[in-house]
Amino acid sequence: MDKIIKQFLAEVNQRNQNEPEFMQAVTEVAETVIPYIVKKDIYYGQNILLRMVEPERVVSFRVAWINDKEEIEVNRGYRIEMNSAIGPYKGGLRFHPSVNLSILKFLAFEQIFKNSLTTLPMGGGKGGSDFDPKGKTDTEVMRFCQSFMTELFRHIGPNRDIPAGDIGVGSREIGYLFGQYKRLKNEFTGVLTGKGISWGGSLIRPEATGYGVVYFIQKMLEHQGEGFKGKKVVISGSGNVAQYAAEKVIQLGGTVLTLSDSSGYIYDKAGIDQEKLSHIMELKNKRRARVNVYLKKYPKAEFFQNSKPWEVACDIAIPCATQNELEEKDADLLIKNNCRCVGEGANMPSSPGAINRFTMHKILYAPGKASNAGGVAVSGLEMAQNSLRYNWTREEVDDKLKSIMGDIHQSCLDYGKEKNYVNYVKGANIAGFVKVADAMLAQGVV
Ligand code: NDP
Ligand code: 2IT
Repeated sequence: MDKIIKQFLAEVNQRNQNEPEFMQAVTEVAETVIPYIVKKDIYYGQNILLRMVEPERVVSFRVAWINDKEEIEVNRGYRIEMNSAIGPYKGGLRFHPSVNLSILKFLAFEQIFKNSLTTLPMGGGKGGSDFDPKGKTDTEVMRFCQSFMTELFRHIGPNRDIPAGDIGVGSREIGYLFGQYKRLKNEFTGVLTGKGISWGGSLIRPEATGYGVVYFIQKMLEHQGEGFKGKKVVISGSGNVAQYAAEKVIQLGGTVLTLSDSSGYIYDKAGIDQEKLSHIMELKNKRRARVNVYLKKYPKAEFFQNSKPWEVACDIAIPCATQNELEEKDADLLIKNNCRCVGEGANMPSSPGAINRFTMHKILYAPGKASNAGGVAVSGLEMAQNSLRYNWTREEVDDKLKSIMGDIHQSCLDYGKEKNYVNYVKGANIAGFVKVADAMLAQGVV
């Protein structure tokens, strides 16, 4: 078996050199899915995984725009259309200086499995730019978004490819992108998700990823006869996913001890309650400040510069910032401090070494493609509402989100249950794979 996996990875690596994040995502899937394929006559010999790792289409384009000093800036834009076997391409846009082909391909690849797990008809895609929104004025961000969409619009559409937000792309950016698409196409359609409520957005979409990850963790805990009440929770990030993960943990009776950004983390021993969290939301979403500004209002909290929150003792860890933010040494610290559960809000935040540690120590560990699927799931619900030209209530969307997260948890159990342990990585990868593979087989070699 090891030989088959090695051969497969060598072939993929040959064609995708210098793409470490993409190879990391492919390796994790290959190690869990190939042993399953080999046992199933319908999949074996069909080169399905080899087809899945090859994007259906990759678009890369120049984004030239003019900053407030009237200087010309040039960025690179991308859209990876990875797989459309079960629905139109669907996935977010990331604006961050680190964005490159490898990172977007890993995200687009993960998105295939995640979208399949949601049970909704969405294929996998991802895009973005190496543009850095930090320190830019609103008008600069608007001009960049308009230039970006002036190329992207010809590749997307409500039945073709439906982008949304990710790191650096929130409601402000989605607004500017939507405005430019509408102007260019002279059409009001659901071509993006994460839209504002008054112009086709869905209630609960801003909350969905964060709430969803906590609903998923709740399911994992319930499966062990436990719950959130009284649990100490460490969260990284302080953006969209982290904020609403924190809100839901607080609502369920857990204590949120930390939040972070790329400058370091804040540790509030007394717990970050709803009032303190509202202050963080104001700081981050309106004032776009660094997380340590929190200490001005809450001086009893501490700030640890250039450090990660995994050194704080906790029962549950929820990484919600970025890929590979939780490494093997961090996993060792968490385990040493008796952390029992890790649920990923971010995409691929745990390094392969960290995941090994979690599995070895039988930590309840949920990979992002299962536990953060709530965001894209509610994007799918936004698309459904746009097609119906109708809006569901908060309660309706939240109930659907809860039930989707419960179904994903069940799929992970169906395919990932081992003796005395649930291997959520294996469960999520195989469950996500089966639906897409069946659709690809039915549609022939295309
Ligand atoms: P935001 O831009 O709202 O927030 C990102 C947060 O992560 C910020 O606190 C940011 O800090 C921090 N961060 C980003 N990059 C780095 C880095 N290289 N090092 C340290 N900290 C970093 O993004 P989201 O909350 O939307 O996304 C967070 C994660 O969740 C990402 O992995 C994303 O792919 C994933 N995700 C998002 C979904 C969504 O619907 N938005 C859905 C599913 C997954 P700083 O401001 O200092 O950069
Ligand atoms: O990683 C993700 O799932 C997202 N950024 C959300 C994608 C979406 O289309 O809502």
